Amino acid sequence: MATDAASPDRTVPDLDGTGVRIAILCGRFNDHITNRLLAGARRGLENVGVDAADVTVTWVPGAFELPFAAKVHAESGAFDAVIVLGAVIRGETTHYELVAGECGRGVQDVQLATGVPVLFGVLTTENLDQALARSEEPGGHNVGEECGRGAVEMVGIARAVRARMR
Ligand code: INI
Repeated sequence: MATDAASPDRTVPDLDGTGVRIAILCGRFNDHITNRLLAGARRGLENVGVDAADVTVTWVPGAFELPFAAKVHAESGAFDAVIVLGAVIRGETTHYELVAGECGRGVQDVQLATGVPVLFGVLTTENLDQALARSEEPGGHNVGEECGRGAVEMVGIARAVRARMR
C-alpha cells in the first residue's frame, strides 16, 4: 500500500491481478465507443497483472441488457469481478433516461445481491464528443481502463475482509 504525497491519508493500493478472473460485458449499441472502452479495460487489467486468458468478453445488444448479463455472469461462480461497458448518448427522447437509469440501478442491484463486484463502465453523456473524451487511447482518460484497475481493487477488498471474517 503506497500513500499519496500530496495527501498522505489517501492510500493508493498496490494491485496484483494474478489469477483474478474477469467477465467483461460490452454493449453493441454505440460500438464505436464501447470498442474503445473495451480496449481500455483490457489495458487496465493487463497493467495490474491480470492474465488475458482469465478475461472473458461477451457482447450484448445494448446498455439495457447489461444488468441481466451481469447477473448470470456474477452468479456463475466463474468470475471474481464483472465489468460492464456501454455508451448511452442523450437523444431527443426520454428513452435515454430509461436506458441509462435502468442500467445503473440494475447493475448496482446485481453487485449488492451477489457479492461479486460489478464495475460500471457505462458512459452516459450529452453528446458524442463527451463520450470520445472518456474513452481515449493509451495515456488519455478512458473509463474502461479505470474499471480494469478498479475491478482488481474491489476483488482485493472483498477477499481481505472475507479472510478476516473466517
Ligand atoms: N443502448 C445503448 O447502449 N445506448 C443508447 O444510447 C441507447 N439508446 O439511445 O437507445 C440504447 N438503446 C438500446 C437498449 O439498450 C436495448 O438494447 C434495446 O432497447 C433492446 O432491449
